Amino acid sequence: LAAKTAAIGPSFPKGFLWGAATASYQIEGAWKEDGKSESVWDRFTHTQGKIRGGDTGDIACDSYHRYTEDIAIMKQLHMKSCRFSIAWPRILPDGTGTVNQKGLDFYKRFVDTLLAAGIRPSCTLYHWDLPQVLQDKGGWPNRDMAGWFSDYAAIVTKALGDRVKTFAIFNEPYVFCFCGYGIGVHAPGIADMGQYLKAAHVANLAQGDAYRAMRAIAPKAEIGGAYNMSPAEPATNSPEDRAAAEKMHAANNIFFIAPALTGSYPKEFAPLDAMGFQPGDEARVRAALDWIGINYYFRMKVRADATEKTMGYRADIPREGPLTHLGWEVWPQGLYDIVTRTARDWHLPIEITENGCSYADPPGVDGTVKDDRRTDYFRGHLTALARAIQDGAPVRGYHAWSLLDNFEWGEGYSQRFGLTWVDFRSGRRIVKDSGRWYGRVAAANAVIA
Ligand code: GBH
Repeated sequence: LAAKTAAIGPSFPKGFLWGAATASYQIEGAWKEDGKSESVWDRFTHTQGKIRGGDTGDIACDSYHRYTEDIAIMKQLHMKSCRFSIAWPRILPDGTGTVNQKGLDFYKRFVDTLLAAGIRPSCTLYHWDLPQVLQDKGGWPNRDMAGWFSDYAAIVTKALGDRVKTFAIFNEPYVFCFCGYGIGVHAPGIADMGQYLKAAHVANLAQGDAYRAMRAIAPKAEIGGAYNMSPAEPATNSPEDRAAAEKMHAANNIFFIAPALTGSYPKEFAPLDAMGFQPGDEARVRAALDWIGINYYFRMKVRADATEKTMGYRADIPREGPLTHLGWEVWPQGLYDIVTRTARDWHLPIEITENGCSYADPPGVDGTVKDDRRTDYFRGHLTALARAIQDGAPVRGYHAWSLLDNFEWGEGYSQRFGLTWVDFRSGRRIVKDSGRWYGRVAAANAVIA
């Protein structure tokens, strides 16, 4: 046992926030309970036939009913931070207006249970489950969304701000705009690059408006966001591909950070007219974020490509390292690269808000889940992260994606990212070997063998 817990890597800073992340639609289930209304993901999974296996989040991990069990697992694994999200349609069934007290009460109970377990709640306001009634009014491409969202943000901050100090406004605004409105693989299923550009600008306006509304209510809250980031490597050394890689970095990694912190879009990608930019928007997109959350899964190689009409480049995941069950390349150096670049460019505290991998290993006859590839994945990425910290990056926390196997969007339940196995028929949870290993890392505050 002593050998097993021996640190093989550098220790992490004192008080480092070891944790795991989840998202409301992916784990909660209870899709029409206690006054919750339909979200765009309810509508999408129920009607569009685009989800592998026809899966839905109707029940998911049933965490709406089993959250105390989930929190007990986090405590058992020595976690100090829980990143979760709030389902807007539970709080405001009409999208705006009347508050559903039962929805707020659920999250109050959830947060109180975390606090009693000594776990910091890190609350994401929006992880993609838009009230369908607001999509019926146009959804994110409609500029009115900024006001509706900031009203919702204010209600949550008022209700939970006494208990929750750390907020992320959005999870991956790039993804919900691009996949939802640009290519249609996510809810609401619209494939129109013009709609995407409009949605992206409205999301930036909403981020700024919500930031100011929240700041007025909770002056001391730590308000940030969780952004998907893939270090962009030029496919060749040509000037065209190098420029394309910088354009991809601008359009994907920092498209919702640069406007917040500078008031303008990155010069490498700023199609202001197509986005519907109006005079005065410079001030509105600003948000003095307190911290930056990085979701890292893979690097990308980028080449200039004139046939790509809107973006002018193609970005692909390379296949030089081992591949996960989703076909994503395992590349720990990419985490080092994007963390150190983010530290250098923005000078803000950083948290890893998501990092993880899909492997399908099922429980064996002895009831344990031997998922050594997942342990190797985390060991590699945590070693890279420790190096980034040694080199000066101000990283204060790490959240594994995910605490539980869950509803993996278009992939349904076919992709398992959890530290914990979930039997989706019975709801039974089994902490995987990787989860036990992660718990020992958290206890040692260091990478272990
Ligand atoms: C994160 O998205 C999410 O925050 C989280 O909810 C999710 O479960 C986790 O990662 C694992 O996927 O563009 O056609 O290839 C990561 C970004 C966006 C990458 C969707 C894969 C698939 C659609 N993901 N994308 S496509």
